[in-house]
Amino acid sequence: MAEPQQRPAQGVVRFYNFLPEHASFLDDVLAGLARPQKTLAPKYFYDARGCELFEKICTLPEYYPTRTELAIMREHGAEMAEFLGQDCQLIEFGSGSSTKTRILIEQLQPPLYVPVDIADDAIRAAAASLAQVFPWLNINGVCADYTRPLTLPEFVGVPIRRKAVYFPGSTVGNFTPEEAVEFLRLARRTVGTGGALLIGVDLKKDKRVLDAAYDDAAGVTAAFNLNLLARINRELGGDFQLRRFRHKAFYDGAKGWIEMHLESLAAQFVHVAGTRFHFVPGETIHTEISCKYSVEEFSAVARRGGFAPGQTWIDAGGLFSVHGMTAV
Ligand code: AVJ
Repeated sequence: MAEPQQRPAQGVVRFYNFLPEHASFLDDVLAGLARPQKTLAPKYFYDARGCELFEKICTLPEYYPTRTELAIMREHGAEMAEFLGQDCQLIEFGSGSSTKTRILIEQLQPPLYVPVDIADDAIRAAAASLAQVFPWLNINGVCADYTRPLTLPEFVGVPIRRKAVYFPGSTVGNFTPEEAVEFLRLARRTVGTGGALLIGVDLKKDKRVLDAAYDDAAGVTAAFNLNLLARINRELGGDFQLRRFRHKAFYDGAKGWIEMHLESLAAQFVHVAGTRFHFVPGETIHTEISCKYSVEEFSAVARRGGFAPGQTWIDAGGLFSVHGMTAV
């Protein structure tokens, strides 16, 4: 536990929207569907319905990552706060509902919390409820796409000794290892030399466990994946017939990642904003990868990204890891 610190009775909550005015969703969908392997980026899963479905995924019996990481946070949160140190500004990428962050904020008592997420409703809701639980907490909520270079707003008037990026949930798994290196270099620029990274990383394990986690019996992950097509219909005037596509997810041991696809069940045409796309039966839209690492593999990625591995916390079952690292 960090030393008791003097915090104002009432924190300041600000909100910034750095998303480009121009809707890149349409451009990205048209470009992605025009590729030989049709592709849609996973960041587009998270409209209001997608966020709701993802929260439901997190409670599924087959989806072990969320509850396992939460348990690691509960058990080792104090050591993590110790690792990050006093007066540490906490920047969270992909903050969503900020559930795990509560545990960390309680232990760390940061002078400033900066949640960054592409879903502005999620940021606003999380900031509001955190302000209730931690009235002393200063919050700079930022709606932005953190996969692109980003300058965060400063907050004047509080002592900040160090910046830390918190990236829980194994969201780093959405990048290939090469992309993860690039992402970590961006995070490194955000925290500066001597800054910190606290990152949740899902570990390699039995293929059957992984396959089940991404293709649950209740069909929630399927609904989450298919919602991307429903979103295109809603927002871009698409005419996807959801019953003509099926959710497909599997662990590729050679690549070390889960692949999620939407498979066309028939020969068909689909229109998006006046552009026509053809599907042959069995053709897929690639929607997500979820990379799995060994501790050694992830440490190597982190080193290439400019971070020195510090401490690693793992559950007793060896399912999930949280790494504390320092920017060199
Ligand atoms: C939010 C990217 C960590 O890869 O496990 C869950 C998303 N996709 N089930 C993951 C997801 C299907 C999740 N991340």
